Amino acid sequence: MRLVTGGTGMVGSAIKADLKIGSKDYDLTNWVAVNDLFEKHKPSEVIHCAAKVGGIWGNMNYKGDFYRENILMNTHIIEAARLHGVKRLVAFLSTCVFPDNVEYPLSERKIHMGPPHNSNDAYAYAKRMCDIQIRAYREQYNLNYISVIPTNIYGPNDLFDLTNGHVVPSLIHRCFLAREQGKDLEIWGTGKPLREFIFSEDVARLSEWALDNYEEDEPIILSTSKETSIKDLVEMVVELLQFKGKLIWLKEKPDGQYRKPSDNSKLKSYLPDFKYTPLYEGLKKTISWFENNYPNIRS
Ligand code: NAP
Ligand code: GFB
Repeated sequence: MRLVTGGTGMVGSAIKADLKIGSKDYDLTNWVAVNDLFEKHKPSEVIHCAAKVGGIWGNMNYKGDFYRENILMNTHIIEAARLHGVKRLVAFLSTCVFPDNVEYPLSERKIHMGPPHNSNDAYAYAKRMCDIQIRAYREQYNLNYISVIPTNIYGPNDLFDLTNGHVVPSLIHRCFLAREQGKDLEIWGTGKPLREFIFSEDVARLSEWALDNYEEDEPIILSTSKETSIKDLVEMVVELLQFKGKLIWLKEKPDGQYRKPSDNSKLKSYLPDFKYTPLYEGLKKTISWFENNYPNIRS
């Protein structure tokens, strides 16, 4: 029986599972609730997507919550999986865990080689401990649990929060409102930073593959290894939403990490022919989903 935590979220909702849960079903920061979940449903495999997730603004302003909620959820899920005899578990890190000052490209062995970028260090450290806990459980309990490191993910059913969301969903939502209300479109920062964007449905397929095939101690990066500037991203979103108004760049808003180029050669060695959804196509699918579902979107 496959359990997906975070099943009501962007990635979790795209993964095939026997049971998907969200925070209203079980609060994974509560140890008793987590035990009830495993006692009642007895999963044999777990894809653990649940997390407190957000963009640069949310991460900068709620560091205590991001650290506490993620360290509790991850610790509880991995320990409950062990106690209840779960055979396979996939946990999620993120490319923001990498040190801010390390030789590029970012590869799996560099995770702990220095502090993460200040904008999301609390979340990044909580996620790094997931790697430490999994390695410790593999060594002491001989468990075949693994973790994956996706880059910036976007797609349908994302969290389209205008303030605390990630750049893609926040931009789509803000550009949609600016078009509908005939207003200018405000964008944060300089537009110079570079990001690697991966479509949520690709991440879902890759995490299902990892559950069945990946067995190394080391996490595996899930990335297109293709960088896009925020400015180019904005141009694609504006074109796809047919926004005709003015763009206002708010230079006082943070740029965050300049770039986080990840090396996907380990994934390529396993799946040399994996076809990633091109960014423009993924944005088109996400924007069409957004317009078809608005205002019933997660924001
Ligand atoms: P998301 O859309 O924000 O969904 C988060 C999920 O976690 C939701 O289902 C949410 O339930 C659940 N959740 C939050 N707090 C919970 C709690 N206390 N108890 C139980 N469930 C709780 O997240 P996502 O973007 O799909 O991310 C999925 C995974 O990928 C996360 O581990 C994230 O760290 C990782 N990741 C994300 C990105 C990205 O750019 N989005 C990049 C790299 C890695 P509700 O719906 O009920 O709130
Ligand atoms: O996705 P994002 O918020 O977070 O992207 P990170 C931030 C970049 O997009 C910055 C620019 O360069 C912002 O200046 N940006 C432009 C905007 N307009 C907007 C906007 O309206 N909203 C947002 N949010 N950004 C995250 C981490 O870092 O990466 C998370 O904070 C997670 O923990 C995620 O790991 C994958 O890419 O900087």
